[in-house]
Amino acid sequence: MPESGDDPAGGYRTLEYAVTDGVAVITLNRPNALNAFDRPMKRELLAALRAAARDDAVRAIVLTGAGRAFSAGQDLREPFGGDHPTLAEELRRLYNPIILELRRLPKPVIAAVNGVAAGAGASLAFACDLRVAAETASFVLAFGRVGLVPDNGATWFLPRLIGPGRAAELMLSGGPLSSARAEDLGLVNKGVPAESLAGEAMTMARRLVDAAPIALALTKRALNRAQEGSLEEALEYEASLQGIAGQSVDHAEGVMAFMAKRSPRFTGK
Ligand code: T3D
Repeated sequence: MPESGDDPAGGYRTLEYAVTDGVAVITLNRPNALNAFDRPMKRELLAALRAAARDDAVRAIVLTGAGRAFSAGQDLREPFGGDHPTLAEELRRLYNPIILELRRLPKPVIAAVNGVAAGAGASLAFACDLRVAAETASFVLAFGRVGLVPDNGATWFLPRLIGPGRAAELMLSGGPLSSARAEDLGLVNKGVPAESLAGEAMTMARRLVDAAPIALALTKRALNRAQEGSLEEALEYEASLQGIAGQSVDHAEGVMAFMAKRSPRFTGK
């Protein structure tokens, strides 16, 4: 599988990609790991977003998860450092291009948040244009629990979506933020019963399919431009901070504690 996010030759393995009536539905599909991001899934998501961008038959995109989660963020079983990329390299190489692709894609992207969205999974939902969420969904800014800092643009998107005070509260506490509260805060455009989520997301998407594509693309571009401060700078800054946090003893302790299903003992090292 190429790093660049080109079309995977043999089809997708970690996600499903289907186009119906102008809507590309991308379903993250590692349900046993709550759709946590391993490297193949990061590469395939980038490839799927690029395929949707290129395909004139696609006018809107729905991003969702298989099973009971939207995504639990970075796969904590994946190795980093040594023979593998560091966390900062991984952000620059794979995650940050996904976030930039979501924002630059000249078509609206709807996150259909079917369950828990944690860490990078939450950031991914924040980077979409619209969010519809199941009433049973939640957002968990789980970075601190494993000794890391918010990344994938969370520090850029969340203050803009819900205000700096609430973003700070959520990021420092780690959440969880329920679907209902997220809707109150305007983070979620619409909360719906779990069984109505797919239908509601498709209804929203089809409305966008019927709109003028160039006007939609330019509206998205204008909305991006209207946000002061550059996302590129924020992504790069997050990557440099994650480079520091990723080498801390507390990060290793956080991951070990998660695997062992115990509370972490952080020492500030
Ligand atoms: O380069 C970079 O900087 C990368 C950094 C990226 C930023 C991040 O995303 S850091 C944050 C990473 N994510 C987390 O820390 C979340 C970890 N997961 C959880 O806290 C919980 O699983 C949830 C709150 C999401 C859901 O809790 P619950 O009780 O509903 O489910 P569970 O029992 O914890 O998990 C179910 C299974 O999924 C379990 O596997 P098992 O025991 O049945 O075999 C669990 O290990 C697995 N799982 C959940 N999250 C992850 C995961 N496996 C790998 N990675 C995960 N992130």
